[in-house]
Amino acid sequence: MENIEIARLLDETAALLEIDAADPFRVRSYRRAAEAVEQQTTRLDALVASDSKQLLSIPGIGKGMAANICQLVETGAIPLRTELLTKYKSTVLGLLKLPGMGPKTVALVWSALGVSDMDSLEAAAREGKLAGLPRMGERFATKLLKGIEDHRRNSGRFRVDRALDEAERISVLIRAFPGIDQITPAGSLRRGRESVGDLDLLVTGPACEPDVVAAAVEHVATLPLIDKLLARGQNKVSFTLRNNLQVDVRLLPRASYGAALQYFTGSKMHNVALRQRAIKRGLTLSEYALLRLEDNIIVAAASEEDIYRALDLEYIPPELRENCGEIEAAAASFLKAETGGLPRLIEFSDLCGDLHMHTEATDGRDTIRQMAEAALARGLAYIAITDHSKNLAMTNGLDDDRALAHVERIREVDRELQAVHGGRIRILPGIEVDILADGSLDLENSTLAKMDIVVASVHSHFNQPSEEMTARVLRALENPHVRILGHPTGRKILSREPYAIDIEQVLQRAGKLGVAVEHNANPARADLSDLHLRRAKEIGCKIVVNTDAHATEELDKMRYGITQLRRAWLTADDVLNTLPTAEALLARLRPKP
Ligand code: DGT
Ligand code: CA
Ligand code: CA
Ligand code: ZN
Repeated sequence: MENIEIARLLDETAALLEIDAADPFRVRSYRRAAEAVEQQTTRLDALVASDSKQLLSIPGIGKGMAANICQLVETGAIPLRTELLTKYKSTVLGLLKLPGMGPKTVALVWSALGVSDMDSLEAAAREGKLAGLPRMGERFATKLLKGIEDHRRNSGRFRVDRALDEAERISVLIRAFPGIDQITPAGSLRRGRESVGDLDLLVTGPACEPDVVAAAVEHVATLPLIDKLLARGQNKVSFTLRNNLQVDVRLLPRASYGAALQYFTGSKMHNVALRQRAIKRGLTLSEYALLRLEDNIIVAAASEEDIYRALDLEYIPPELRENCGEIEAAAASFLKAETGGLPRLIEFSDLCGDLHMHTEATDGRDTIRQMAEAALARGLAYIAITDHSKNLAMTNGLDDDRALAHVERIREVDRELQAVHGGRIRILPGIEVDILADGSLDLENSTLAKMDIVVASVHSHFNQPSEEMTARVLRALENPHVRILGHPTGRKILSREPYAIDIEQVLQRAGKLGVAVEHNANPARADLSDLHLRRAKEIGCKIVVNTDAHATEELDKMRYGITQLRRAWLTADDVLNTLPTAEALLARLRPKP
């Protein structure tokens, strides 16, 4: 049992206790334990097996909780959780994911209406049955119904980073079969979508030549991590993993690799448009090859480049294949037209800096120096340290005095590292200052004046109506110290909808004022969608992409950010932190007052 699973079950127990109106102290002990377990780097099941007393050395875990964890690891269950689930049914936990449905509200609809799952809650809201309950007027019901709809749309999808981890885990096992040499994720994962519906894996190698493919299919169909085998064909295996992620594996001869990769990368709409283009040229495109209609001669099959070229198109990067103008652009590029061609998309190696990260001074894990050296190891030339401000009390946010002292400390470490690394990494002092409910900022202007990088972000009062939230953010942009707008939408992929805000107005105003908007590279956040980013470019808004790292390894999340920028058709020139030096960057940000 992995730590994350243990943490999930402890957290569920806390939620069930809360619904059960248990002693808040007891609820908190489960919740704290869940958080502590999640942060452990050593596996708890191994600890239980070797020396369970060591559990007690984890902060937040006392004797009783340690006993719970031992029992959980040994039997797979926490008796208290099991007991509560027989009372409430496991579906009540799903209700907590809906907007406005806290534990008290869930308990109320359960006791008053016998509602314990989403379908019956939806029915109750539609039939006006909620109206009789306290604090559940018409507005509540409307919002709830929208929440249920959003939830249904998102559920069953998986965040791209999670899907990628699974793809890597599966690939290692498939590759163990002799005669398989390439495993390529296709579908929405290859196109770099924020979330995927299922995983499409393309497998090629000599074992996939028609005469030996049966043994390779057998190997895939009996992988140990398969939860349910869904389908098994001549060259195709579909199954689900324990987390319900569906995986479609297709085995193909090398000669068809390009055609298959093109087909299974999609998107469907892109493929439809491409097939029409083929037909106009007397060709036909399938997952096996691009053929000439009149005599079935293979025109292209082995590589995607060959296929696009045979259709008079420049190669189209997967991130653009959404039938949003990429085929027209690729045709223009192929003809070497002066305008309207494909952009040279930004690449990871274009990136030179990361302007948003946290340290142990607030809610980060590592020191300024550790963050800087980790950035240097990843090839960056400069970073900004932007810890939280005091309004975010739970992060130990900085007040004016601490923020000023932190600036001094950052400059000191910068000097130290310049001596050690010959100036190959520079550290800019900064802050992620909270935008308060009225749009004012959490620190004095005289404090912000000392910072090179002021990122202003909304971290509270997420539920303001759109006019209020928009006015709030617009007001923050007017503060001349603000150089970057952080978390422009506040969404969390598949778990929190963006706050109500008129993003068009915000981008317009930021563009006029020269404030850069931030795309958060963390795949759980991805604050700006590809469409927002494309719009920001159109408007002429400055754009930065930052990791918001809270620990050194989170700097690696940058690649997810780059993928979203590529989906937005952005080039290196469109993104400020591709500038080679800290000086060049500072010269392009909004001028300091
Ligand atoms: P997803 O899984 O919902 O995140 O999105 P995709 O794009 O991965 O969709 P999926 O898994 O249904 O199919 C993978 C690719 O296979 C898709 O992007 C294009 C191709 N494909 C699947 N079914 C069809 C089809 O009926 N027609 C065409 N032209 N292509 C298809
Ligand atoms: Ca898929
Ligand atoms: Ca699929
Ligand atoms: Zn942050």
